[in-house]
Amino acid sequence: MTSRTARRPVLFDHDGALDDLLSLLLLTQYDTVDLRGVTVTPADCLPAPALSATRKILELTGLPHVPTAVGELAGRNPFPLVWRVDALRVDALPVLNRREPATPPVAPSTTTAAGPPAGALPAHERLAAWLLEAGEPVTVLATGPLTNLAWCLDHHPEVEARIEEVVFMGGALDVPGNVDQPGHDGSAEWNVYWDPEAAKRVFDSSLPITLFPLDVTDRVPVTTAFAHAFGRHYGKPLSDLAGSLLALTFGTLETTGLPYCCWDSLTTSYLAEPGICDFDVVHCDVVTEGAGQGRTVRDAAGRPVRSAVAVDPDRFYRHCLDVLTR
Ligand code: AGV
Ligand code: CA
Repeated sequence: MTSRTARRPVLFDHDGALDDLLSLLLLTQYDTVDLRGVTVTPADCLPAPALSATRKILELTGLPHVPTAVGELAGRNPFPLVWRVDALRVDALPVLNRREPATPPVAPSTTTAAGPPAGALPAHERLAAWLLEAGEPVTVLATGPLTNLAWCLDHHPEVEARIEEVVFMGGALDVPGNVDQPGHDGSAEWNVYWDPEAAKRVFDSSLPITLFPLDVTDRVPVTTAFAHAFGRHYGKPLSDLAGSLLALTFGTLETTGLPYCCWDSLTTSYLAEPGICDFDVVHCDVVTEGAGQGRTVRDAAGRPVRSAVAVDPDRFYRHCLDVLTR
């Protein structure tokens, strides 16, 4: 046996949906991960309750020292408000309100003569600062739009050398998208559609990208069996939170015609158990204008990404249950 793998430094940029918060919960439990900071993009959420729920999850899991920041950069195509309110419900769950929050909702302040407290910085500036401060290359896990990362590349090109890998949930290569909006052709996935220019900016960089498109995430819907399995562990806080997050996804198929999937949590599981998916190098590009805006297209002249192409769903569900019910 080889010795224990070093923990990889990770910055997590999420957008506060149910699946993003389940991802955060998983991430807190991975001993392969050194979680250096969490940013919340105001995309598929209301940012205030999403940040609050993020802090409460970090406290519940014994990581109150992990700094957080909330974003203020908005993409071009807003998410449906009926989805964005989910964070309000999560923030009110009993398991996250067993006691008053102990830590402020921003990073601890490090005021300097040069400017405002670091803790007051918006997510995009915090992300840049964390990357520039990091002593070693960092993995950026993005389970929402790439707006903050694109801003960092535009305004602090040096960050590119500080990033080891971008692990991104987004896109749809050989399957239909999940955007159902007037004037759109349905070919895009929402995280790319919210801010197509940002995705294009990141894809046009030379950062190594590991992509989890709908092609694989479609294969891991939130099933009744998966959600109910957490009930067998009733009374364990992390399991209760996971089961509650999954329960809150129910009704999605009935109201939208598409199931709620483990889009972000599958992506996150890569950091602990990369063998859940198989990968291929795919050359692709991002469409930024017109009825297909936000589409990720195969393009022989496009940039290479390492894309998940197959998944073992049972192994993924088992992974989540193992990690969150032990
Ligand atoms: O397109 C998937 C992305 C993931 O990052 N999000 C949800 C996950 O956080 C957007 C999304 C697609 N369908 C949705 C979404 C739905 N029915 N409810 C909420 N968000
Ligand atoms: Ca998300």
